Amino acid sequence: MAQEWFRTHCARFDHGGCGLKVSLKDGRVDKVVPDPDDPFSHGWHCRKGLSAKERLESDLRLTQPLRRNGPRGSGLWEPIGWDQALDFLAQQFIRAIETSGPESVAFAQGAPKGPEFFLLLRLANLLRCPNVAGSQHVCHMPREQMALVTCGFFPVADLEGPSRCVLLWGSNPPATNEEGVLGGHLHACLKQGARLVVVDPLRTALAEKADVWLQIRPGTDDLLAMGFLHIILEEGIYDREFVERWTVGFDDLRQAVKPYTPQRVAAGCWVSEEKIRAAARLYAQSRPACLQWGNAVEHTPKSANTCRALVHLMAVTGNLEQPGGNIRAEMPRLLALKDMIALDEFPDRPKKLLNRHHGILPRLISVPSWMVVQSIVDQAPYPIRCLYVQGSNPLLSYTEAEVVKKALESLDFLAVADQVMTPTAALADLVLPVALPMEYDDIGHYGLPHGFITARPKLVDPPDACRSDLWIINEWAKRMGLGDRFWPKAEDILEAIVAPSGLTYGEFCQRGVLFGPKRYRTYQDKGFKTPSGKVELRSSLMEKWGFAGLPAAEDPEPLPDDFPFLLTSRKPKDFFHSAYRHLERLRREHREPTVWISLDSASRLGISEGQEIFIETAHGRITQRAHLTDALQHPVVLADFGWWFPEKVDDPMRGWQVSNLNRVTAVTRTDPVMATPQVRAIPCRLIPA
Ligand SMILES: Nc1nc2c(c(=O)[nH]1)N[C@H]1C(S)=C(S)[C@@H](COP(=O)(O)OP(=O)(O)OC[C@H]3O[C@@H](n4cnc5c(=O)[nH]c(N)nc54)[C@H](O)[C@@H]3O)O[C@H]1N2
Ligand SMILES: Nc1nc2c(c(=O)[nH]1)N[C@H]1C(S)=C(S)[C@@H](COP(=O)(O)OP(=O)(O)OC[C@H]3O[C@@H](n4cnc5c(=O)[nH]c(N)nc54)[C@H](O)[C@@H]3O)O[C@H]1N2
Ligand SMILES: [Mo]
Repeated sequence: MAQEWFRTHCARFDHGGCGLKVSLKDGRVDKVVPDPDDPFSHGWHCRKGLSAKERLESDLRLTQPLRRNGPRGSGLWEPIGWDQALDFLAQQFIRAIETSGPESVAFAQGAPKGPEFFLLLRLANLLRCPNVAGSQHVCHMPREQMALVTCGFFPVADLEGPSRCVLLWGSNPPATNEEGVLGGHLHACLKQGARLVVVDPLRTALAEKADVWLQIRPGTDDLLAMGFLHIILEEGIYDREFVERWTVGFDDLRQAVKPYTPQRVAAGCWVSEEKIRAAARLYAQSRPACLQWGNAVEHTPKSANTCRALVHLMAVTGNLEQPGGNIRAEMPRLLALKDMIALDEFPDRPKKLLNRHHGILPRLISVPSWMVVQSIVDQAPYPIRCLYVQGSNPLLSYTEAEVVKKALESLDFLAVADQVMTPTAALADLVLPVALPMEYDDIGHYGLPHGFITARPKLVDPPDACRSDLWIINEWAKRMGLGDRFWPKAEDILEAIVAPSGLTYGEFCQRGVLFGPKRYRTYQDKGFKTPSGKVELRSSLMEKWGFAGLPAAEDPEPLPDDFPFLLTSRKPKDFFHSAYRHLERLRREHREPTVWISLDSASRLGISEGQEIFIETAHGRITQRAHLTDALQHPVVLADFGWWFPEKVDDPMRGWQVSNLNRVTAVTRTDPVMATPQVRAIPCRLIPA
């Protein structure tokens, strides 16, 4: 008999969501292969997605709820049943809310992975708990919020335009499939002839192919973006018609970018004037051109200015909402996000938030994670005593890990839902084992501005007592007295999400992907969704909130004598942040935490390939293994993010501190608008171990 294949989408391995075909044998996943007929990914895939079977069957998976049965972090646990676990969870939260108010409990979600993020927000809002810690201040919100204030939508690169030029800025889609832009889409765009400009301190595979590669000094993207604007305005290579008809504040912008001469920018960014001019011209003069920006532009305390200047680039070159430029990705008709998260039912949320006095942050659905950590430690502006962590590993992913540890250890109650015993879970009072993709019905990309959703139907049963996050929150909510505001079964949540499309969940799965309508130049009818109806190069909203109406940039400080190297990072190609080091198929491609060091830097320090290196910043020291490369320039070093050692089962904390990049980051200075700490471009020194 021919083997039967089921279609699904890769999930929770990165932001992509490539189409996969799965065969089953005896109720278990047998084979996982890319789906060449998928209307979104067209067969594009990576190793991670093909490791789905190993992820399901890993010996290190959690399979039972566990209750702490010894000192915090001792690794002593008592397995318990779900009834007991959910009762315990509900009791702890009810007690805290009753005795110390709803502000005394908080929730945390890492990178959004599925609809459970929004279900968690619903629970929080219905309980009137304002604080859900998130990574949005370092992930997407600087880009999204600065775009919203400037042009009223989140501009997505329209690679299928077709585009005649791609400006790839601090983004590496072939490795990260960042936010619905698959590496495969970018390759296709380049294949049809688009020119390429890359802004990256690392010579990536795409930088190698680029027409112009700007090997930027890490952390100076604000300066370079202002330099691009300076050149484009000075040389008059902007879109006059668009600027005149559809923007406000152009003359102010002209003044604002004047000081950023190519000479000044070249000196600050370590790139030659000629190259900057060539890149700015290529982008401005190839129409349409799209700007694909990445996470790197929102990892400094200058994230808001950097992102705003980049939106201005899209605007003045006339590329906003143009085919092949940066467009508004409309979602298909689905349950409105504000209804899913019950936002209107907590109208005084902005007044209760930890960051309630901050101009823009109360607009976000989550609170910058470091603010939650700080309030736990300081017990101010009010004490937070209980925390529920879902799909996040704060000990590895939050800045200033030592302080995070102190905060987690000081809580009255910590619950963590995860697939494996992470260092964060090791500190918990209660650990909940989650079901994984293919073990429950799920939807990809709901709630994100990507213009589509993907089907991820259940194909096999989860092992033992694993349950989906959707199920866990739905059942927990019932025990919090919110049964009538949640759903009889977790599956009903998915029906509710897709219902406005006119499809059942089953019918949606038959289609596989649901795209929103693709529309261009909608502003011609409705204007831009800003107070003036135009692109606000000078932002009235920013001014209303007490910030500058125009972006500005800083010249970088010289590196201090005692920290003469500059540390940056990127996302791990074969892992998802701190996850999946336990999958051998992925681990064998990237065995150990590795710091990339230029040949020049290495020879100055006498470092050889494979040597253990201490990386020290003003905040701490970690160890990673040296890899020598000519893809970086001295004194830039690129370290690995997210490393702990799931295989070290004899250590209850799984070696969380040894190579953890966030032990050398800190929350000293943060962006005044977006609260972003210095995550990249940190002065450091290297010491052969
Ligand atoms: N130094 C530094 N810090 C950073 C970054 C950086 O580049 N450098 N990047 C930042 C960014 S952009 C982000 S988004 C954050 C990410 O921060 P986090 O989301 O906290 O990081 P992850 O490692 O993805 O943690 C996810 C955890 O979720 C678990 N998990 C996976 N799938 C599921 C699921 O379906 N349910 C549940 N309950 N658990 C699941 C994984 O096993 C893993 O332990 O980190 C930020 N921190
Ligand atoms: N494989 C994999 N994919 C992922 C993730 C993952 O952990 N693993 N995480 C997901 C998440 S939550 C996010 S937010 C996205 C992020 O994905 P991307 O937006 O692609 O971001 P990064 O990989 O962090 O960095 C992209 C590039 O920025 C460069 N870079 C480093 N410092 C600087 C700098 O100062 N300036 C500039 N211009 N460039 C710099 C790096 O060399 C790298 O090539 O990826 C998502 N996809
Ligand atoms: Mo992210």
